[in-house]
Amino acid sequence: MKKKALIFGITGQDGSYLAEFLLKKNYIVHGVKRRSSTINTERVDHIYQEPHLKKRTFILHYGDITDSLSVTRLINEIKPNEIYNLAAQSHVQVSFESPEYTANADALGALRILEAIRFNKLEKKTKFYQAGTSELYGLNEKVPQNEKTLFHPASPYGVAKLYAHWITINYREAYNMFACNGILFNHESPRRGETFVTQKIVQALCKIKLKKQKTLFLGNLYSKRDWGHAKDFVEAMWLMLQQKNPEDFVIATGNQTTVKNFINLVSKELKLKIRWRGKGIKERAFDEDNNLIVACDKTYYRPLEVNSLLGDAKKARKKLNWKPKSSLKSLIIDMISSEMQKY
Ligand code: NAP
Ligand code: G4F
Repeated sequence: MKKKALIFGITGQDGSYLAEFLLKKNYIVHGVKRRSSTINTERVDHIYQEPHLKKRTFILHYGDITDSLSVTRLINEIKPNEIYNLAAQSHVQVSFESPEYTANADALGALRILEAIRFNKLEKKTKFYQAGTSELYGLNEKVPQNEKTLFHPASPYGVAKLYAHWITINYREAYNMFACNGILFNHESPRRGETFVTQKIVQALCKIKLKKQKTLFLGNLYSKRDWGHAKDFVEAMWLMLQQKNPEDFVIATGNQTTVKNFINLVSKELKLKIRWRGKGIKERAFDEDNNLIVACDKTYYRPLEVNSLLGDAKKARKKLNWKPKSSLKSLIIDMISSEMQKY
């Protein structure tokens, strides 16, 4: 019998890669999408095609992580072997502007799924993956960060994810459920949302190269992130649910780069020669003809910044036999070539 997986957040970056990965592993994949005024299944449309439809191996359902009834009903109807909770308001800066919604979706969303598993008496059958985040470390800049590093979230998003992290552990300990947290560091891809910094940089610099845009406006250029490829990271989610015992794992590349250096690396790949001048909010980059290419705009600064994230994924390497396949350079090349294909 084929295994059944249920993915909340199927229309997102990770949901789409995870669906592809699980279909290759011969799973029947059910995905939950929200109703929207325009079609938002762009990332999975290529999967949702004839062969899968005929064999009913990829099935989309309407639902919402803030709606207990839809969550409980879907879990009851599908009775999945594995549930991946990737659904979230996932933008840190937006969480400062919509903190209550972020808490409802990102914190209580996890609780709704866990409770629905229990309510439907599926504790013994259904394994649960919670999409945790390196944002949990927040202001704790002691690097590298691992499973034992103290959490100090620095945004409504981080605080909501902290609740989700602990409620997952609580249900594991209280009800003996197979429930795991992945503490994933930043991961990107050509499918990354346009308002996250890597995609924003790649898209803008490609357009600047093609003379379709003049200037890229950004916030803090000096925060450091540990950026990996989403394709590699979804494999780790699956691996966590294939272990004998449920545990939490840090997933990261172990390399750290500043936003500014990411811009330099993308410029280099695009053969865009840029020079930096000025300091602080006045720091800017110009091209050879002295055109302004990058400038800072205070709109993109956050009320509180997470300055330094660098993951130590030794536990995952040892117990899951997981390590990233992509380098930062190959990630950048993948993102640029996918962007350039649009033109
Ligand atoms: P993403 O591209 O923003 O995708 C988020 C998904 O959640 C989308 O499918 C979105 O649907 C869905 N969603 C949002 N609110 C929902 C709701 N109320 N009900 C049902 N679905 C809802 O995020 P991602 O990069 O794939 O990340 C996946 C998960 O991992 C998220 O939980 C994120 O917080 C977490 N995470 C991401 C990273 C990273 O670097 N990418 C690192 C650590 C943790 P719509 O398409 O309708 O908006
Ligand atoms: O790309 P970002 O928005 O990602 P951030 O805040 O690190 O969050 C992402 O990774 C988390 C894992 O650590 C996930 F949990 C979360 O869901 C999300 O996927 O920003 C990265 C850095 C920040 O320091 C930000 O201040 O880039 C800085 N930045 C500078 N200018 C900018 C901009 N970020 C964005 N989004 N837009 C800018 O213009």
